[in-house]
Amino acid sequence: MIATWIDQAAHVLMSRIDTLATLSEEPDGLTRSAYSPPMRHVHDLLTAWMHYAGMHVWRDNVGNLIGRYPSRNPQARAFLFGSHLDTVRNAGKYDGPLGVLGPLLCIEQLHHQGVELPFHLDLIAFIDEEGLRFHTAYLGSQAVTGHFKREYLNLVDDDGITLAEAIREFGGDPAAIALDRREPADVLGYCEVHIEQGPVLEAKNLPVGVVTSIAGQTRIALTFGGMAGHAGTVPMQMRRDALCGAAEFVLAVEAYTRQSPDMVATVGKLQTEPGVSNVIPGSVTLSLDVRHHDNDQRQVVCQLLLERAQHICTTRRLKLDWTVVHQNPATPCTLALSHLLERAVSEAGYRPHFLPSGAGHDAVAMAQLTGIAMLFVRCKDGISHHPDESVTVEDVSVALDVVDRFIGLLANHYRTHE
Ligand code: HGY
Ligand code: MN
Ligand code: MN
Repeated sequence: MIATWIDQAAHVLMSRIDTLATLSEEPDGLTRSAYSPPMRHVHDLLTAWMHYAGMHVWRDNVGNLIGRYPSRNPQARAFLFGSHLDTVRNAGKYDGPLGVLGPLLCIEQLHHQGVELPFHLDLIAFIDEEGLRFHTAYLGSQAVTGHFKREYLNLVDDDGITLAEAIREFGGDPAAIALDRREPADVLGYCEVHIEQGPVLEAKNLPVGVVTSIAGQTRIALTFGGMAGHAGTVPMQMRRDALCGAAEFVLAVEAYTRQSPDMVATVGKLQTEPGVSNVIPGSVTLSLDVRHHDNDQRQVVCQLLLERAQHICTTRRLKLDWTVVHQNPATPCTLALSHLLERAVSEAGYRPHFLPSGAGHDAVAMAQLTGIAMLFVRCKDGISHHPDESVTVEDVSVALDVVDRFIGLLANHYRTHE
């Protein structure tokens, strides 16, 4: 039986998500990259909502917005909730914000009831998870874990702006990002609430599920280099057409991946130069994203695809550039925290269901700092990274109920054990 505040909070959450979805770089859809003007607007709104929930609010040097519901004990350690506020291009509105606004509404309720916790409850709204602008992943969460590499600061966006410039322009300090790092000893754990982005919970007729592990991921940037030339004069057998090589590679990716059960691989971006109808393509840059729950299998497929790309280049007299831009191993969730989530789901009156995540999450980066758990919320038709992404207010109510119970279980645990 869901308490009345939860139903109200679920409606508030849906309306706040609708509001955030209007804050976009593009008029006809939701696109909000890190450090963009709409991101600044989102931070202003979230700051006000965090203050209303009794939180202390600050922005760290990389640009994450952090709210703390403080324990009375200043020496207490912190339990962290979080997710991201950046989106892919033409995104759905729940991927990310659900995991920020959900815990926030639970904290608001704790505040209004005057509940004191034996730990600080920190909510981190990560600045960049999708990597839309700088073509990487987890920039915000890597700063928190101390794994942000200084060389990231030289990454450039499509307008030639470096990450360092973007951070500075947003009010951050690229030289001080090392200070964003949390000490493992100060942190009790991390929990992320997220839309499932797949069809499993819907098929099982369940509103929420507990994540077991997150698939490993490799992102590669490749360039096929050929020779641009006149579309009307260069005979076919004399051409070094980079796009024909890239096309052969894209179909090879599909064929190799289909032979490996549970492997997924995607070429999502393809840029042809000079990109003119009467010029033979001189170079093509493309993105490759390969994922699997088994690290060895993922690495074997990446190696096979590299060899295939090299072979294509040899036969077509092209040059290959192959750069791994991001790589993370499959990440298991922490048993103790997942069991607390399982208990919270049961106590909320639902059958706990465990499922893996094919999508990546900030939890992957956070696992380098502390134990992680994830709660998935049912997704309509499994559609995500698409404007049709949808969750119901009823399922959001269940998720809030589970998070509220989870915080209660954690608090009881630390009251009794510390
Ligand atoms: O790409 C991913 O899996 C995530 O949505 N960032
Ligand atoms: Mn996400
Ligand atoms: Mn996403």
